[in-house]
Amino acid sequence: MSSEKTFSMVKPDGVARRLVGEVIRRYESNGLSITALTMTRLTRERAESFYGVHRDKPFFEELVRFITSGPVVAMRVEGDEAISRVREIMGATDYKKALPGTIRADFAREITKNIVHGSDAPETAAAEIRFFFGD
Ligand code: 3AN
Repeated sequence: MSSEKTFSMVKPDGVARRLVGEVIRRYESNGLSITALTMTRLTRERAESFYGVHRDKPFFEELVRFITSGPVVAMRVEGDEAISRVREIMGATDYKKALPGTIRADFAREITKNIVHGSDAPETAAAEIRFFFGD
């Protein structure tokens, strides 16, 4: 077992639907710790930078419009295997493919509005933590 840091974010739909506590509860009840947290609203410029890997995808504009539509709750999550465990707790990107009991299976109704984000690898985790919390 190795302790890791990852980045997770409750997206504007999760905040609007009052699911911030629910997301945090699911991480904490799985033995993960929230070690940094902030509520912020991304500018278009920062959103385009955050989702830069998706710049050429057909859903990029929709994604940027959505993520800038309201405040997000950004957090650093720490614990054993935190990167893969947060992804498991969130469920698959497409909520229809997410396993029962995951956040997205339980709450998401659209692929874009899927409640949460979680880093997919150590490099993106480090970069996304830096993006929101500095070094
Ligand atoms: P994840 O958030 O599961 O890591 P990514 O990083 O591949 O997924 O995609 C980032 C976000 O882009 C997703 N959370 C979702 O909101 C949106 N997205 C991904 N794939 C699609 C798609 N095919 N159509 C619309 N939106 C998508």
